[in-house]
Amino acid sequence: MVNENEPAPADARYLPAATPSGRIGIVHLGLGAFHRAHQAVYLERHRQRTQESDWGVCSANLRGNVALVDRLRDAGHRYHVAEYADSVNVTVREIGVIEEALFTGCDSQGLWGRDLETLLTRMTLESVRIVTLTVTEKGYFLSPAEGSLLCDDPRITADIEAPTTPRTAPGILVEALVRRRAAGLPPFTVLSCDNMPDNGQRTRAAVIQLAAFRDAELADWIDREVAFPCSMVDRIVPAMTAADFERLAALGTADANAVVGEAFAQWVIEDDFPQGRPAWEGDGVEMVDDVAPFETMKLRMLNGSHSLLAYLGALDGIETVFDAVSREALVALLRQYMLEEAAPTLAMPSNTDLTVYAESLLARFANDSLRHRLQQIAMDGSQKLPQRWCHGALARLEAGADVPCTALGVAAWIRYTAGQDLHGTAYHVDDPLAATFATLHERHGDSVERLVEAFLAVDAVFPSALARWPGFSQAVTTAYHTLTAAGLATALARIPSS
Ligand code: NAI
Ligand code: CS2
Repeated sequence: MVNENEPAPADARYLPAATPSGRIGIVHLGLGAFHRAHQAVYLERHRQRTQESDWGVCSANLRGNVALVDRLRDAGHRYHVAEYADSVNVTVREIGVIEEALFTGCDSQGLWGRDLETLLTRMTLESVRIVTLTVTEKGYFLSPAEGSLLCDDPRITADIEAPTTPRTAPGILVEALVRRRAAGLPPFTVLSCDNMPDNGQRTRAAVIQLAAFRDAELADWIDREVAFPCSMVDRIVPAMTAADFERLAALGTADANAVVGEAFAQWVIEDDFPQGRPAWEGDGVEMVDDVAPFETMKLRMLNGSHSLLAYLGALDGIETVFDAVSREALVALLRQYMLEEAAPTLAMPSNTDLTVYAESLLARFANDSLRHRLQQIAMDGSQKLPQRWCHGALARLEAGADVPCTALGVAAWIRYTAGQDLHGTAYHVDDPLAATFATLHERHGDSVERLVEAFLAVDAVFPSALARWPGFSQAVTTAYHTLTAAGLATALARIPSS
């Protein structure tokens, strides 16, 4: 939807995108680093192995990076992924499976929806059988703790008022499904690849709740006819730095669209694709009946550890995951957290050894080739804490155990949202609830007890059963006092073994 009061821009890129030469089988929403280094790599492997051309990707950014979209178009949508096992062992792949890149967000001239119509047209192609998403947790517009649609968010109300020119991911999914239904086409399968618990079910909830504003019968049809399988995705893909581009150029790959990640990759998907899917088992994708155990394991063990490092490390001025795990006390914290506060809450298939998994995560964090900035991981804490820490902590408390590592993590996160580290260096708090948190710090900054109570009362983040659990608030308060009065090393040394 282009603002019709504005003159049409002269840039040729504002013309409708040319129909791609390859066949589009998948539309992706969220053309970020992770999509390029994970899903696209699996699909490239699949294409090379099978020589099948049915699963080309049309990939769109709904906000943010228009420059990336235009650069990819200029490069014929080809780019490179560098996979680092360590600083010596690196594999560089050229990826050509993205057939088209689109942008539907707000551009530098303040115009919205440049390629929106093209995107909706692609989503209504008969050949498109799957729509995948990596729009970050906040891109679903769900309350992080309960997963209900944020109906009062201005972007959702805009999509309710003008549903045929949607701006949000749920709005685009609803409008595309409406068009397919009107055209007599079967719906696509929706596959969320974001780090959310029950990501398929949550996406379903967002889409159905939004569709219900349009028409209850439409919402019922989506509920009945559209599959929303869950998935667990894993590959550490940090945001690119100038140093990454220089390293790649030294390897002979000067590519402004390149991405760098670790060599490890995992993708576990619930096998529910009524309209068909790539036979990607042959490319390392694990198809299962129930993703939940894998997803919960990854969210609590890997992502939960990442968030501990992010808030504690950032408060002490540590820059990257690698720098953080170079400190023995932080590694000891992660071991204790993973083995005593996360692993006991998991119900895994009998062949899973969580001690081995924990050690493999520590080895991945120690990859000296990745500059994974703690500030990147610290972003959007309000959207991440429930699944990474809160649900597991509550389960441990209900089982009669203590959760000292999580309590320290929550204390660090509260302190982190003040926007200044323990040494007085200021940083930007990037979180949809940042303004709420700033107000809580202003209001209760003179009393740690009241500050902690006020944060735990934010029910979008903390389940009330956890917030009210006898002793939890006190444990967070004590950890906060120690951290701020005595520093990180003392706070780590004082963690009781549980
Ligand atoms: P990125 O910063 O490179 O890209 C973020 C993407 O999300 C962009 O396409 C952006 O346009 C989109 N986005 C952000 N807010 C949005 C909103 N409100 N509505 C619609 N789109 C929105 O980040 P990256 O690395 O691609 O990560 C994206 C997500 O992928 C993560 O939040 C996570 O859920 C998942 N993921 C990332 C991993 C990683 O290591 N980078 C690993 C596993 C999962
Ligand atoms: C990280 C994840 O940014 C974050 O919050 O914890 O993106 C992490 O790198 C991935 O989930 C690894 O698969």
